[in-house]
Amino acid sequence: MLARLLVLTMCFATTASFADIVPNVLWYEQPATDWEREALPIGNGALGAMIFGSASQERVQFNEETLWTGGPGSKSGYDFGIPSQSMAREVTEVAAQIERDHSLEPEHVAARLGRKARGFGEYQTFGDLLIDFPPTANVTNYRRELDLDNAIARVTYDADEMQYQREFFASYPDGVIGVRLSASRPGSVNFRVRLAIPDNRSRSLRTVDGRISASGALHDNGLQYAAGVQVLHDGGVRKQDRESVSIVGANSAVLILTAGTNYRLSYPVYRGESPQRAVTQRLDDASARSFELLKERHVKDHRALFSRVTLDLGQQAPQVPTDRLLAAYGQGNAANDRALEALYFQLGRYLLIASSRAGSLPANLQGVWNHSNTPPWNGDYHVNINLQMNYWLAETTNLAETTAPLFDFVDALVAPGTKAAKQIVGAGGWTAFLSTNVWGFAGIIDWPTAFWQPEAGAWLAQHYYERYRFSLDEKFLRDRAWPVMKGAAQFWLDALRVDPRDNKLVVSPSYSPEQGPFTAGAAMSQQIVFDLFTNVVEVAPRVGESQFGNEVRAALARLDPGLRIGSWGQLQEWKQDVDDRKNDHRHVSHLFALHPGRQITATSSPQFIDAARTSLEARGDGGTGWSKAWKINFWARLHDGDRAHKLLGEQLKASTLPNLFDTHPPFQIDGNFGATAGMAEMLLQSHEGVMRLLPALPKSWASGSATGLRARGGGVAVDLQWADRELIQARIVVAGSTPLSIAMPALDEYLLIDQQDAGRKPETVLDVTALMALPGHTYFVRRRTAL
Ligand code: FUC
Repeated sequence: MLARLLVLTMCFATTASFADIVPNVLWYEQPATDWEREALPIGNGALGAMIFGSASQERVQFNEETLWTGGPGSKSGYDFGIPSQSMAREVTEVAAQIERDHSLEPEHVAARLGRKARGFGEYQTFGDLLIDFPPTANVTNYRRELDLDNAIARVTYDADEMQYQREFFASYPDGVIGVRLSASRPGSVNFRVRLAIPDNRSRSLRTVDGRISASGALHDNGLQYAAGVQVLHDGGVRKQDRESVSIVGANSAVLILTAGTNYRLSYPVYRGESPQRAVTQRLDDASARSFELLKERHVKDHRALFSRVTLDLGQQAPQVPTDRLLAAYGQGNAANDRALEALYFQLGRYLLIASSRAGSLPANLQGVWNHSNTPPWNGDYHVNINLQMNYWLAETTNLAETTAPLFDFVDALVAPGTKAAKQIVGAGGWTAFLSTNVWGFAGIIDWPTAFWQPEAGAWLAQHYYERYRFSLDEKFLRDRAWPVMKGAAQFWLDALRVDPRDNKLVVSPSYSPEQGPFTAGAAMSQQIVFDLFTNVVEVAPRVGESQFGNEVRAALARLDPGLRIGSWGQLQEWKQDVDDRKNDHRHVSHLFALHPGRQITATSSPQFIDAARTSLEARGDGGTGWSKAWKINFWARLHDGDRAHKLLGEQLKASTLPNLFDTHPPFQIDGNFGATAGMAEMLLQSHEGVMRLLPALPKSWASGSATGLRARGGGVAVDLQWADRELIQARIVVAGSTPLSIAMPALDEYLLIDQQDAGRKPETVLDVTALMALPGHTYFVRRRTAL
């Protein structure tokens, strides 16, 4: 038996390293010409860049995510979207009208309650780092790649009997983008580099000792910016003028780029120190290090996060470039399809690491990448699904650190959100509505079919609670989660209204995104408030707030839970049974209770599970990128692996660009993140408080393994190995002592074993096996027959 155990343990190690050696690489045989579809992203949270890779000119379009127009100081004026006069009476009147007429047209409500946003602002491109090379003839062996394992982009090609190579990375530890240019023969690196900065800002450019510096301020709001690129060369000659540096005959060269602004995430002024000093310091420090050292520090930092999770779906390194892999998806080459799926999964994790690191802002609608000064939806933070979706994968795919910017951002939103709650609804606590920006926009806009989403605060509060569930970090719960959750709950304690039809507490006016009429108590509104109240009741005693907890418990008992089964078996989207079977709208918000909520589960509410399935069937498998991504999660929660997989396929076939960016269209990063989260949800679930191993494994993933996935409980990491669609074994490593409850895949067939104390017997109630896991112990779930 011992020998068997050893073999199985080794088996894991082999599988993990096997997955490791199929490199996670996107690669292409031609340069990018289109920013959105083809260029390749690198980023360190604050800085982002898109690499094009043409032989004659390298374009490194770059961003720093605080560079926004609008906000305090904007020429258009700025009021956080919050009226100076209270609107509470108007809102109450609209609710009264809804009570009378049961529904209202969105245009009518927007005309009464909507406000034209002023100074909302737009996320800006910082500029382009342009590197011009002498003309080359006959470029061959061209390859452009993004190595996700190491977070390095590369361009290689042969020309004029020489091999050229470029390497790019965005380093979090050093706060810079590093570029290395080299050629196979000494003295052959020649180029001219300059910074192209858009002209909607003042610009002062100067070049000293191979360093080009640009600084100025945005015309709109006076936000100061600074950027610099230091050119370092090995051999050859350097020439420079005011705005460019040229290198002739070097063996190799290194470019170090960084940028910043005087933005500070702090209400109400949002300004900090001039960026000049920090930019200069970062350039000085990084220039003092060798490129190899910068790279080593970067790779170590990246891998510490990225390599925690491996996914082996039986893929092999594909022999075709990624754009062709994508184009051929679903056309019969299963090994290639699995390779694309595994790559797409890891790309989501890569993109989150690259766009959300501590000390910066959270990933916006495009992560951190944006080449425009008028990006779609301002490149903002939509909070009626999109920002939340960006973080669904963070905990489950073992990237908890990436949530730091989200929590900093939401914490900073509480102050304006408190004003918004008071001025707009007349309530205490805090909330936000449809969308927000880097300037604490917490109020409303005037877009009829979306502007009214007061549930945003409650939905964002869910992320804090989930952080706690995954970490059991009591300090985080007390200091960070509770204040935000309590404030969000206070808002709803004040804002809920009694529905005279049944005396239940409802949200009114309520609007199911982004369609239908205004009503009282749309399902999504109710379910989000239900989720928040349930979470608050759960943790209130832990933080010594039982009294508040009791108040919320009483409201929860009166709350309409937002779950109703309608005439055709559907989960109703509205309180009235008016759903249209033919409605295929991209939002499926009335299934919030299924995901990301946990109000509907397979065990606790089978009738609603059926209704949710009926609604999803009717909605169909189409939709925009993020909509399909959400559906992967829904089907995973319905334990239908094949359907979840079908949706993943739909997303790859119809909502994915050649660089594997998700497209709404246009490019919107939420779909990347949501799909990765959905794939994790297919392999492991723990939202019910019990762990389900391989709950939605599709036929096409018959055999494989995953390592490092995370389940709720204090620091629980799970490795899974399966064959013929059945679990071979799971290995569970815990950080501290934490309860482990596992729903066994098939009763009687599997055992939960404490490796260090094999004699310890877990308790089994129905299909759930539970024990208190001990720090330093490893647990296995194994087939009895394997022992
Ligand atoms: C939500 C969606 C839209 C789009 C926008 C950024 O409002 O309904 O489809 O994704 O966010």
